[in-house]
Amino acid sequence: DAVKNTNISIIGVPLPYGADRKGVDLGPNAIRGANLHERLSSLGYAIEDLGDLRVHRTLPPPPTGEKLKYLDEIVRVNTELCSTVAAEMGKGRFPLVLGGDHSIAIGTIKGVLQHVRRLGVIWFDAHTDVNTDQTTASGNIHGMSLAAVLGYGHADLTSVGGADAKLLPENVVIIGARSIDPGERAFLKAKGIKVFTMHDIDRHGMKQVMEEAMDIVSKDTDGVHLSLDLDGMDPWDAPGVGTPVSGGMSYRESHFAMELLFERNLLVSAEFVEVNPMLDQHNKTAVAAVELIGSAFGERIL
Ligand code: B3U
Ligand code: MN
Ligand code: MN
Repeated sequence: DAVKNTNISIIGVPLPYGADRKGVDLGPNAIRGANLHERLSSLGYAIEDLGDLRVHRTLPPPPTGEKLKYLDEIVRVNTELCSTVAAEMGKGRFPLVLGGDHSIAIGTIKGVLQHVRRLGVIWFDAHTDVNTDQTTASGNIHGMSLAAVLGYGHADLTSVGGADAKLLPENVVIIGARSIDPGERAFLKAKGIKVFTMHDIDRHGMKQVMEEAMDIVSKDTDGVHLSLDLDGMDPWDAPGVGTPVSGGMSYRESHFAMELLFERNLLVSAEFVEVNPMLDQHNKTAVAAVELIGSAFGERIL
């Protein structure tokens, strides 16, 4: 009944280089294979699948100790993603981006920012992805994407889609965090970014956490982007991710969060990332992604 009059553009980004792990490039097709189109169509949405952005298949491995692994290809793909997202939003369509690793949030968010300058972001993740080349231990850019869209980190990353378009720290909330590096902890504190850790979800419940989170991201903004890393869920329910961390959001909590999001009708764009079918069990994680997408787009039990 309450189906929004939105046209959805699906954009696959088979980028594995930000995670430096084989298999996450297969994420977009695993999500499609879990009946994404059918799910959205049955909810009444008109969808168009733009297919996948082109990503180089073979790149020489970076030197050991490299702090920005595969920087050039990640910047190239994200720049293309940024234009694609901006173009779809320019047509009044809702970009639904399928990863790929979480470094693609740079291109997605920078593209959305071209249309929604005052943007709120809900970052659903076991991690906080606010490393920079100065603080990273892994050199993996998927751990730097939130910092980059806030304007921090290597200039090639922060300048995707124009360095002046950025997110304000007061318009971002992170939900589900349970693995935070020392440098990230300092960054989050210094910028005053609101993080709802697993401790907060245990203490207050998902309902209160989501209500507070949605109040924060909708205050003085004109739309909200959902950046959902499947490793935010518990590995029991989403085993097909590159860096699983125990003690995550349950199947029920994650669904409930998506249902609450739909009720508030805040989203202008969304991305679902880090699905790695090579590490998955029977496509469980891609199926979870599609089910979460269903709930975020209005699916109800009754
Ligand atoms: N914070 C660590 C680990 C990590 C971040 N994102 C994922 N893993 N998926 C890093 O490498 O920056
Ligand atoms: Mn992430
Ligand atoms: Mn993560």
